[in-house]
Amino acid sequence: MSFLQRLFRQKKQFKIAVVGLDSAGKTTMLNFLRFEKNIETLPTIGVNVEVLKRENVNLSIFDLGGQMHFRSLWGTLMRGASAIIFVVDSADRDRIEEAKIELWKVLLDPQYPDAPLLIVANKQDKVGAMPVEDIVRACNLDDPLKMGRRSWHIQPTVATTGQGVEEAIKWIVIELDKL
Ligand code: G3D
Ligand code: MG
Repeated sequence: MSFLQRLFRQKKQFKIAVVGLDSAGKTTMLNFLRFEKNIETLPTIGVNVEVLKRENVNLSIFDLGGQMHFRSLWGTLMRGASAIIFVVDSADRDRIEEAKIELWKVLLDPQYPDAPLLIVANKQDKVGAMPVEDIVRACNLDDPLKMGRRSWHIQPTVATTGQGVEEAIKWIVIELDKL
């Protein structure tokens, strides 16, 4: 691609939904990324929207509240999302089953049959954190029949130090660039 073509190439715009149980580390992860702007914060309904520019894509990242009473809003707030980020607290073995149930509610929503899925296996620094292989198994991600044509990836992270966070976003950008 020539310099001029590169200069005038339109940036593609995408909406990304970040979901996961409360306290998984969604907001901590997003705080680690340098945002262009914060569109609005709606703490009352538990949504935070940030715009992130990477290479030739603009990402509007919707950080959705994970508390039980907000989860019913995920469907509405996720409308139009091109990719899904699901954050898991890898050390919270007691709630991995609950995380799996919420994840599959999102994956079985007919609105996003093919949206790329990034699982963020967060809190890898904690003692007893499940390695990614255990999370894949616990969340049934290793079932090719269920996953269908969806492209997915699991990224271990420590959101408090930012470890793995840029790699996670990089994967999303590469996937979105294919759309
Ligand atoms: P949420 O937005 O998904 O609800 P938060 O979760 O980002 O608010 O994080 C919940 C708590 O987990 C925070 O602690 C945060 O510091 C902590 N946390 C997030 N990521 C990590 C991580 O990778 N490792 C560790 N050890 N802790 C993490 P507080 O104490 O503020 O509630
Ligand atoms: Mg939060």
